[in-house]
Amino acid sequence: MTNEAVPPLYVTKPWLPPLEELTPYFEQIWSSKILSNMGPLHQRFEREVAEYLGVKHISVVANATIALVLALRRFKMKGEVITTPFSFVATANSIVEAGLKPVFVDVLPGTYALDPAQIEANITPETCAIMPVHCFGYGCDTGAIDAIAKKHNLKVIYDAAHAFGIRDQGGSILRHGNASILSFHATKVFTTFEGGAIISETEEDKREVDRLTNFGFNGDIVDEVGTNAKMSELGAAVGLVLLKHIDTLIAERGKRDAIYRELLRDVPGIKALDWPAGQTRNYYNFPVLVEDSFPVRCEELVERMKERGVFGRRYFYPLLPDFPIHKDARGARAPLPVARDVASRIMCLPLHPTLTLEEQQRVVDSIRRVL
Ligand code: T4K
Repeated sequence: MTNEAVPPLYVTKPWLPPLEELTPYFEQIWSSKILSNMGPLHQRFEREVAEYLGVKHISVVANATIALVLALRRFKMKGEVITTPFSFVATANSIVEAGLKPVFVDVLPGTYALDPAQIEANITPETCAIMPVHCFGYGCDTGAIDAIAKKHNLKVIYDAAHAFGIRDQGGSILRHGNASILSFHATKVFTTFEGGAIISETEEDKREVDRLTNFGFNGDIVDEVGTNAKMSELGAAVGLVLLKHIDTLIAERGKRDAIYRELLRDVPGIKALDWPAGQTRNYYNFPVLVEDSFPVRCEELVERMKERGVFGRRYFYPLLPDFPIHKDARGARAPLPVARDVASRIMCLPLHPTLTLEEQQRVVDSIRRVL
């Protein structure tokens, strides 16, 4: 039962700018009457977000799920796409929606990202692409994955929904593979309410993605079935305003990440995930592992915390191959030991840029009382 006296603490809370910062954009929209169809704010947002991220060819779209589908469709592939079992359901759904078949292989301990050795061991003549996920913004082994793809002539579409702003030693993590996609959903580090983006490797790829986003129009002609995945001018306006705040928002998340690590130091059996070396962070989530030494299992801990109004989330449980829609995919019945283990132990604690110290203490106390 939830304690009604205390306000609930959800896994995230979007940060919104002062409304007056949006007013000039609203005035522009109200005066021009351009609401959509890749209007001036859409184009400006694409330029400014590309510059912020340090990428060349970006297409902003309605959400990350459609971004994944379009990134796959751009390459007109048939066959199987090797992907991770440990992700949000949009990853595997997008493969099916693009007319392809997901194949699940195991992940690496630590980053819980696709294991390059498992990818290579599962390539067959049917394989056309790889869809790795930078889960929680923890970067995949992009060097190894891109090399495997090159060797076997496969496309790589990175699901970078969680990886806004992450950089590795060579620049934006979004530059790897044939495309990367971002989510700008309400629950993400950077939001346009709903929204997403495709970062293409080449200008021609971006042109094709933009065409598919806009019904498939090639000038006045439609020679391929596209869809409508356009972002509205309102979404672009929110994005333009949020870009001015994003560095502060990430820094505020970072302070709260450090506080959690400190508060959890003497909580036995709860382990905060370490960040992979050589990458910047955006502090999208605060995932912790519930170890065997903790008195109860993850699912019970989540329920016990709810009694105190703390709504941590089991991202990601169940595994994708355990959803009825993906249970017959190749690899779905494989042991997948690392993915199964992490899915059974992991939960994300509430984290957002305005979470107070008292609220963080409440979260940790709700864990401690189970000890
Ligand atoms: N690839 C990956 C790896 C992904 O994780 C996702 C999405 C995608 C692709 C696809 O991205 P999009 O197509 O969505 O752009 C959420 C999000 O809906 C989803 O975007 C996200 N990943 C997934 C991990 O989480 P839920 O079911 O957890 O959301 P919900 O409604 O329970 O929200 C969580 C908490 O956030 C609420 O308890 C309260 C707070 N909240 C939420 C919303 C929507 C707010 O305060 N305001 C809000 O407007 O799915």
